[in-house]
Amino acid sequence: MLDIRKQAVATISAVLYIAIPPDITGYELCDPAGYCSKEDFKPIDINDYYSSTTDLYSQALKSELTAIIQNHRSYSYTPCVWKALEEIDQDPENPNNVIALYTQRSIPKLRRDCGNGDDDAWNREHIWSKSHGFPNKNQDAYTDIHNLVPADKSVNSDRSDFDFKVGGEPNSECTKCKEGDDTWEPPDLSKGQIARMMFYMDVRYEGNDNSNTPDLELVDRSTVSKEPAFGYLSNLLEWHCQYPVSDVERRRNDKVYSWQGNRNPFIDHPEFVNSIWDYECPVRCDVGDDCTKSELEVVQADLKQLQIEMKEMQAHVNETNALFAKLSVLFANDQPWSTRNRAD
Ligand SMILES: [Ca+2]
Ligand SMILES: [Ca+2]
Repeated sequence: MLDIRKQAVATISAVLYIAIPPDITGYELCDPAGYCSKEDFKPIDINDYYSSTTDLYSQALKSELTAIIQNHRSYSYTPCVWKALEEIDQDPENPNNVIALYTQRSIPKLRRDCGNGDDDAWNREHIWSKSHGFPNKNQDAYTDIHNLVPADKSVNSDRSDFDFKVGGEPNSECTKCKEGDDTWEPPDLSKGQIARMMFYMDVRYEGNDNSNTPDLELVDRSTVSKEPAFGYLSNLLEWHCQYPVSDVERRRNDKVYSWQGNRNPFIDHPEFVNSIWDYECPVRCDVGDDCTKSELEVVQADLKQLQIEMKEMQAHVNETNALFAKLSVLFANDQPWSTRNRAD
């Protein structure tokens, strides 16, 4: 009889122990109050979604894309955006966690930072910082899930509202991130994704709808708080080419679509970026290829008497190393010219 009672106590203790997840005890927890209702939504075929863009280029393409992706379903910042990110950015290997974008760390969903979280809690990072055009929650861009990702609280704070740009010193916590003079270089893994999020924001917000958001514009310079602009366009374009669309982005796009009813066109059609911003991606050299840029065999400059000859440029990429070759030439009249070829 006594033995049975002991056994029962032991069983209850074990159940109680399991009921308290060990990795979130000791942290300030918050539970966004209120119920979020995700609206029913029937997705349409991707080809139909973009059918009106056929044969459109440059500004005409941009305008049509804006018309397609405007008027998305907007949700409350709390609790809906919390719940959306917990669904969309869930750790594929642990349904109790989300993946923080910059650090790629898996963080328990319950370890949210609602203001009093610890430095390694997660919160909601606006990739296009909200201080650059949409500081208020009643502006659609503020709650736009295409622009929001989970981030480590202190890393989010370090990124501040800096422009995206190559260069700087490694961040103390996100060691693959670099901080420059008011600039932020994200890790290679997220560079392409971030670039395409920024392209989306520029095209989605043109200041011509009822989103209560001004025209957001990408520029190739440093920007300041309260300005509805962000830099640096040239780096974002390079990252877009260097880091093609990933499966993670495609899945994320589908999930955000299921919430908001609009898509990020630059994940579905990366070539739209090149048309709108008139930017040609460098020739790509894939792993295992012997790459010869035959078009560089002879480059004749139509400037004074200068002639530059390059017989060929070859590169071989092995399984483990990435190669980034850059060729720069300065013409006699000081006009710079360069071409790049990256492979990994
Ligand atoms: Ca941290
Ligand atoms: Ca814009």
